[in-house]
Amino acid sequence: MTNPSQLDEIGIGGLGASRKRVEDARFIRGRGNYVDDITLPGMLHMEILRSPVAHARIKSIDTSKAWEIPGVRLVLTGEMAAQRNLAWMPTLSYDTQAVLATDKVRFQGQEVACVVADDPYTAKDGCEAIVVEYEPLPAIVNPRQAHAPDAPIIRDDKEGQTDNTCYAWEVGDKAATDRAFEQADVVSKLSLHYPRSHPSPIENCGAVASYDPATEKLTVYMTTQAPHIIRAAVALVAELPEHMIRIVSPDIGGGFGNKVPVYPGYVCAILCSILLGTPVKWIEDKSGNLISTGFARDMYFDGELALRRDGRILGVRFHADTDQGAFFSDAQPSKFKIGLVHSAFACYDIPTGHITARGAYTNKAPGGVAYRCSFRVTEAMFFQERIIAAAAADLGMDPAEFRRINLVRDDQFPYRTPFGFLTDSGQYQKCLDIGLAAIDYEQFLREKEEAAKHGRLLGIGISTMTEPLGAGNSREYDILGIKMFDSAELRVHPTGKAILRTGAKTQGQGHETTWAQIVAHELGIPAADVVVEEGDTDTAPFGMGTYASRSTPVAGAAVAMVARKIRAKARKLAAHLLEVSEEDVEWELGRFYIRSAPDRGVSIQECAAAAYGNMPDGMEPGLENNAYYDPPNLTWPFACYIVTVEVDPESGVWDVLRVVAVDDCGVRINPMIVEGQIMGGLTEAYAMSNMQFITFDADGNCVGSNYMDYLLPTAWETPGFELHEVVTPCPHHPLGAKGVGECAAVGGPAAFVNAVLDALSDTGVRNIDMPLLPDRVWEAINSGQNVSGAPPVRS
Ligand code: MCN
Ligand code: CUM
Repeated sequence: MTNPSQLDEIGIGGLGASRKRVEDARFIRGRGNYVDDITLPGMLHMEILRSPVAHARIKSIDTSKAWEIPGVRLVLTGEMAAQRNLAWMPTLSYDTQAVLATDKVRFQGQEVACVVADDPYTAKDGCEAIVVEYEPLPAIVNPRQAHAPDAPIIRDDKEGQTDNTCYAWEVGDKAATDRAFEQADVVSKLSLHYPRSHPSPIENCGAVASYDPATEKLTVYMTTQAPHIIRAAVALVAELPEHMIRIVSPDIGGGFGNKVPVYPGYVCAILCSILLGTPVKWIEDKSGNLISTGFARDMYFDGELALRRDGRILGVRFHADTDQGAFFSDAQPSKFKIGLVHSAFACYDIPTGHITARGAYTNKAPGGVAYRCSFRVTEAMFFQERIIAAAAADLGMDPAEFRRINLVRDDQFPYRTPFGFLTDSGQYQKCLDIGLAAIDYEQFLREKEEAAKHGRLLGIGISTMTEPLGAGNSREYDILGIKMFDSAELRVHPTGKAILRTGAKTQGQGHETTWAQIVAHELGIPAADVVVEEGDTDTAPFGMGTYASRSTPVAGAAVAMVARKIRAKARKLAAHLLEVSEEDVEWELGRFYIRSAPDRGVSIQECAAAAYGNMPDGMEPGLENNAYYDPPNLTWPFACYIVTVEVDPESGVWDVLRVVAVDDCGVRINPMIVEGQIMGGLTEAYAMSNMQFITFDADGNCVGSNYMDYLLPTAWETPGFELHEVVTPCPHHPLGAKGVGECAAVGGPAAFVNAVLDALSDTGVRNIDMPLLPDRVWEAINSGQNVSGAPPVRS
């Protein structure tokens, strides 16, 4: 029985409301509070001297000239850091990384020394006055060279390291896969390189470290997506007591994975503040960010599909080589050295498979995992959708039909993939059908044929994928031994207003808006009455932060769970106020009422007041609680992206005609924010496939290390996106929601590349590596050969 006065959930900004983003009120007015906005009394400024060469022995560092500059307060070298046992630090992947180089530099842009001065300009002058003598060594810029028998050993600092291999990994059933290939009618092969790419958040990395010698407390304001992990890491690295460390991540101008790792700059700022006893600010510049912070991908695939003539896939196998740079510092679950690459092909019903992978140390910045990826899933899905397209062509089958035959059917869930994942829900064929109808598939094929008669090259590319979002469960996922769960704390004040804190950390995704909507949905407190705070380790409950689109699956679930705990206590308060027993009390949004007399009820706000002013005898006062949520599984959103293009055969330039996206991320908390996430991801997918180029020459010089060469798409060149929605609720999430933050960046690139290669199908070209720059496309058209984008191998 419901009451006519029932709240309108959308009206109060609850689940499903396209509520305007509350954080934007300050962002678009220039009133955000970023790290560089923070100024503390007596604050000094730090700059970093970076190596100009990729691989060299350090013969000497002369800092005397820098010390002489008026205003310079400290010049820090690796040798000085070593006295504090801080020249090296552990990485999140159980490797070590140089904080400041002592023995060798191992990539161009590596941190060699830093200078603290009264202002950043003097600090920069100080860096320029340092004289470093380098003895050059041969540089390595790709795995092929790294694994060559005579390759110089990059990590000669590591005991027992006799080559440049940093890990080797394998998963699947080799024998069964070999048998599948023996039985195949057709074997389809593809090799490709997913190039290095860079997250390029608008705000660079930075920190304001403030060690107070009087209280012995260290406060660090910094750009991090995972404040609690940083606190634990700082406690371990700097050997400081964890309760005396406070990490605050204020507003972040985008993260996209760039702000998960622990960077030497943070450690140096902290060390300098401890040495000087004053606050020290370090703000990275754009080139520093591009060349030295966590990049992504740089991964080589060689793989094949075993196919039956009728289109069924019998098995898959591939080898992946990853370029890890000089230090293996991926932020990823400890158990998986190559992230979740084995989620590849999860949306297809493939009986068996086998994957091998190997990581290489090279003379590049440490990286390889972060950038809208959920732990290398971006590479996995790209290779999957590229080889699926190639296989359909090899079979002479329509690529949509080929996918339809092989996609996991709705009645097969829960579905166990050959690599051990359990995908639990989805409507894959339905998403594909909606996409095909939206793009008017048959009609486009006719147009394409017609255009070909006039020498015009049209192409269509499809990409379908499911990806694992929301690590963990704690059985399988941990970082540095800390299990991957997350948390929420809710405090309802006497007037029924509330503050919510979580262990996640928004970087632009809109948590301040959406978490309040979950509270509104669970309690009927209007979203506008709930303030959300994240990122301060002194106040937020312990959590693993925001990446891998884990916030909604994990922290978002914790928000629902803590709200339910609050509701359970409010029910007791309601029974007391209504003078009935708890069993006689019913709930509707925002209100408890007596089952037999629905017009007699109390609002959630009245319950809140009673929690502080009129609680029953024996009840603890207050209306606050917290919840830790350990998800039973990952969430598995699905997406179908379809792109049409026209390629100009004269110039190799290609234009996007249409982009259709069908996303199923389960129940949408805020449909507008979800659409924003998808559009942002598609924009990045377009940029990666079309224009973003950063590479290395044979000497290890970073080419494209500025934003004139490494292009960020603007509204002008970005195509329009047509979005469609399917909702398959996640069976284990308390709201039925799945993650979505990375889907379009993960699944999108293959749709663009498949479209261009479809336009070129008559040339016999199987692959052009991203970015599909006009010269590469032109070369492919004119040579009829594949075009590789891999960095050069030194002769
Ligand atoms: N959402 C929703 N309904 C769903 C799923 C999500 O309303 N079913 C909402 C969420 O409440 C949240 C947003 O969509 O406001 C994204 O949620 P989710 O998919 O849980 O992803 P996270 O919040 O964990 O964000 C991380 C993800 C990652 S890993 C990268 S990388 C990335 C991305 O988000 N970085 C971003 N999107 C970004 N967007 C911005 N603006 N800035 C970044 O740095
Ligand atoms: Cu891998 S980029 Mo996001 O997971 O922060």
